[in-house]
Amino acid sequence: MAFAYDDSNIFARILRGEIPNDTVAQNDHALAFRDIQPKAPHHVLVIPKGRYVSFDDFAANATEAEITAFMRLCAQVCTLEGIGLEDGEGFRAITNAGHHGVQEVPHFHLHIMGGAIMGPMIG
Ligand code: IU
Repeated sequence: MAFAYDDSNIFARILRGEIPNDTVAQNDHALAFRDIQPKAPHHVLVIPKGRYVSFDDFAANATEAEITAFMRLCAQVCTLEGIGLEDGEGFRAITNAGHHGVQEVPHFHLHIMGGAIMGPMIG
């Protein structure tokens, strides 16, 4: 089954430049920006510039160039925020998908959160 993408979602609007964002870094295929309601001292969302609904959509259908660019941007965010294991204390990277994952925005995004010890995953 194909993943139905909704072009009116808020991250699509950010990518079209209709809504401002606090950009951390970007490359040809992905954008990293600060979450508007941070749940950690460092809370960055990394999104592909392509139209992918969720992690499983991206993992199944993105090109190798898109996947590589996305992952490299994640690494760059960890470095820029000083939370990676090269020069920091670590982080949590999570993605919510669909109803059971409680995904609010239907454009794939990875949350990268650090700067404090994260709480339990659930509860
Ligand atoms: P979720 O994984 O879909 O539940 O997370 C969506 C995130 O997008 C959430 O942490 C929001 O604070 C964040 N966000 C944002 O950064 N900018 C916005 O304009 C909106 C949501 I709406």
